[in-house]
Order: sequence, then C-alpha cells, then structure tokens
Amino acid sequence: MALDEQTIYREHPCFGPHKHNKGRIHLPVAPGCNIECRFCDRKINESENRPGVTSTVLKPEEACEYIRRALERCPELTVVGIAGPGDTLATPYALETFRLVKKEFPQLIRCMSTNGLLLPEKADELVEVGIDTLTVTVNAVQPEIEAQLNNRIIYHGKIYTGVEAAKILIQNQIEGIKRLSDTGMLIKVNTVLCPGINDCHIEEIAYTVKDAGAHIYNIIPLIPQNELKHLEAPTFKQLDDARKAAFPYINIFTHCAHCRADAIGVPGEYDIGSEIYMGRVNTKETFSHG
Ligand code: CLF
Ligand code: SF4
Repeated sequence: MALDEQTIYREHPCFGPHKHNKGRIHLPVAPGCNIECRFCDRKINESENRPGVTSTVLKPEEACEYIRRALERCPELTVVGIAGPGDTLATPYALETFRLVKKEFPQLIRCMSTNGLLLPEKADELVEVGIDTLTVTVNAVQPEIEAQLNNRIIYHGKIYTGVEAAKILIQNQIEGIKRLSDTGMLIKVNTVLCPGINDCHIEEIAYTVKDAGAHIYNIIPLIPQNELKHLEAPTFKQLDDARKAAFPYINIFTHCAHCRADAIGVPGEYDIGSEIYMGRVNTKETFSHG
C-alpha cells in the first residue's frame, strides 16, 4: 500500500515543502540509458558498449550490504533511491534491486527516478515492487522544444530522432505520470532549465504535469556540457523566474542538492558516498536525475 502524503512529507528529504534532516542513499545500479539528452555526456547504451564500465556500478545483490553499512554511519537515512547513473528503466537492475531492498529494509521509503520513456509499460511493476515516490524528468511538453534537448531515443529496439522521438517520449512521460498517480504514488517532476530553449516553457510544463497528477516540481539549473556546453548556466534570477512561472500551478521544491547517482547522506549537509562505496563506484558526474 502506498505511504500517505504526510508521512512522505515528514520523512523524505525531497518531497516536502521544508528542508529537514532526513537522508537518502542512492544505489548506482542502473548503468544504461535509452535516450540521448544533448546536455548529457552519456550516450545510448554507452555502458553496455564500453567493456568495464558496467563493472563500476553496483550489482542488485550487493545493494543491501551497502545500505547496511550506510545505516550504521548515517541513521538519518529514511530513503533508498535509485537515480542512475543512466535510466532506471532502461535496464532491469533498478527494479530487481528494489525487490531485494523491500524484503530486507521494508521501513525505508523506495524512491525511483526515470526519464519516463518506459513508464507506461513498467507502471504495474513499479507498484508491485513497492515504489513509494517517483521522479520523472520532463524537460518539455512540446515536441519541438524537446527535440532541441534530446537527439534520439531507442524504443522497443528502434531508434527515433528529432520531433518523432520527442512525441513518443512526452506522451509516455505524461501517460506514465497519470497511471502512477492514479495508484496513489507521489510523483515529482524535474525539469532541467536550459536558457534559450525551455525557459519560456516552464509554465506550460507545470500545468501539464500537475494536470497529469504530479505533486511537486523541481527546476534544476542546466550544467552546460556536451552539445549544450555553449549555453550559459541559468542565473539565480532566471531560476527564480522559472519557479515563479510554475508556482501558481504546482508545489515547488526549492532545496534540491543536485545529488550524484552514488550520493549518501543528508542532501546539502554531508555526503559519505565515496567512503561507503570506497572508490568501488565510478559514476560520471552529470546532471542529477533525482
Ligand atoms: Fe534521490 Fe531524487 Fe529520490 Fe531524492 S535526490 S532519487 S527524489 S531520494 Fe533530492 Fe538530490 Fe534533488 Fe534529487 S536533493 S537531486 S531531488
Ligand atoms: Fe539518459 Fe539521464 Fe543522460 Fe538523459 S540525462 S541521456 S536520461 S542518463
């Protein structure tokens, strides 16, 4: 059964309106991705194509041991999250991991983050493995805008590009949000704010995802890299304007710490990920999926 909203607001560092002293452990078990965001330096199935890279992320059966070690050092942990380093639904490892974690640590909130491409077809499985909170990264709800942010997707074995790819991605994100919010799952939407591309589009994203059932909205400033490295990172004012544009429609999450896929600790306070994973994990620093 889904956790009630008040419990999640009180216990989850990323879903309540106020910052509090609760922590999360991210398990970097999801190496591959099925889309190609232009600001990301990961590529479709990059991990599978480069021998050795997959060995630097955790295996599902290793996860519980790391949670145990982390809880000894950090009793504030209330959430176990999987946020990459690729997409959590592009490979089966995230859902496998949540199944194991649910058995051993049923008291921890299970939090998953995805680009949403496979959300409609995986919705029932997310409910079955007991995901409590879900984040979907929606960078645009107009295909022409999304196509400027994403080169291509790989969907059911076929590559789609440009506006055609964007239409499939957006449709699946919105349908997935609707289906899962109907089950009572709490949903956060993240948008990477890319000046000159989607900064004038935030209001439309906000009311579209709210209408689909999202509870809270997190606007993440672009880290200019890869094909969007020529853009400027948003200024504080641009970020503030974007939040103001969304505010009439949906709750805004303002204390995001832009965590890595292997973060452990209280967001914005301390991180012991490198100590617990002991160099075992070598995920790339990219924008956060959280
Ligand atoms: Fe992790 Fe994300 Fe779950 Fe939080 S992070 S998967 S929702 S447990 Fe949180 Fe970090 Fe911001 Fe993410 S502060 S990047 S919003
Ligand atoms: Fe995939 Fe995330 Fe990179 Fe986009 S930002 S290509 S969803 S890993």
